[in-house]
Amino acid sequence: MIGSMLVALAMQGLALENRIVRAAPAGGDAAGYVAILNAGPGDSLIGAECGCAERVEIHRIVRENGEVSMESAPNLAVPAGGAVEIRPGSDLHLMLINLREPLAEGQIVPMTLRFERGGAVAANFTAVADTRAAWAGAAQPVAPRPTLASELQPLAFLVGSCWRGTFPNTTRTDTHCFTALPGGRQVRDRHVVEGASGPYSGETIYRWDTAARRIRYDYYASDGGYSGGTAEPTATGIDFPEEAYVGADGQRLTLRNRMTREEGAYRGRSEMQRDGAWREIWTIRFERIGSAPTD
Ligand SMILES: [Cu+2]
Repeated sequence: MIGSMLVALAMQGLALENRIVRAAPAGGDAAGYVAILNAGPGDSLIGAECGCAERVEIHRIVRENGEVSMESAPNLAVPAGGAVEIRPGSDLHLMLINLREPLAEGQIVPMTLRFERGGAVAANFTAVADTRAAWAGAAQPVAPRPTLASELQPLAFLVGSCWRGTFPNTTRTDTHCFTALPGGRQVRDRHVVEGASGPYSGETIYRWDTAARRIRYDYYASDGGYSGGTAEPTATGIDFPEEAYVGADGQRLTLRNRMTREEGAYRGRSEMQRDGAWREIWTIRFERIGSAPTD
C-alpha cells in the first residue's frame, strides 16, 4: 500500500519513501517515519511541519544509565548519494507534537520536510496503527548509486553546480562548472574565462590518490599551460597548499589557493610564491549561478 505512493522527487535529488505516522488521538503526540533517499549532493534535514500538529521535531532516543529519553535534534545529515532511514525501532523519529486533530488509521497526512540545500519537500504520509508492520510491509527503499566516492565528499558542495566570479577591477569573469564523472571516482571542473583579450578555458580533474591518501588534481589550460597539486579539506572549505604551475611559455610557478565556503558561494584566494614569500594574485567571490550541464 505504501509502496504505491512512492514519489521520486528526482529534480531535487531527494526522494521520500515509506512515509508513515502513527495513528493517535487529538491533543496527543505521534511519531512519524520516513526513508530519505538522496541522489544529489550532501544535504541536511533541518525541520518538518504538519498542519495537523502544533509542531514537528526531529527526535533522537537517548539511552543513558539504563534510562531512555528523547531529545530534539536540530538537524540530520543526509549524505550525498546515500539514504537515511527514520525507521520504527531505530533511534530516530519525527515527533508530531500536540495534534490538532485525531489521526485515524488510513488517513492521509500532508507534511513538509525542510532540507538545508533541497529546501521544502512536501509529501503525504499515511496514518497507521502499527508502524513497524507498515514499515516492514513497504518496499525496501533502495539507496541510489553513489554519485561521488566518499573520499571526494569534500568537493560535494561544488558538484552539480556552476559558479561565476569576476576578477578584481575588471569585467573579466571566470565560470566553473563541476560534475562527477561516471562512477563518481573523479570530479571534473571545466572553466572558461570571458572578457579577456582572447578565449581562455581549462579543465581540472580531481581524484583520490590512493598512494598519497589525498585528493589530487591536475589542470590543463587551453593555452597549453598545466598544473597540479593536492586538495586538503578544511573546516571552512578546501586548501590547495602547493600547486606547481607550468605556463604556456615554460615558466614554472608555485601557487597556493584557498576556497572558503559562503552562503550560495565560495571565495577563492590565489597566491604565488616569489623569493620565498607568498603574494596574493587575486581573491574572487564565486556565486552559484545554476546547475552544471550534464553530458
Ligand atoms: Cu519523540
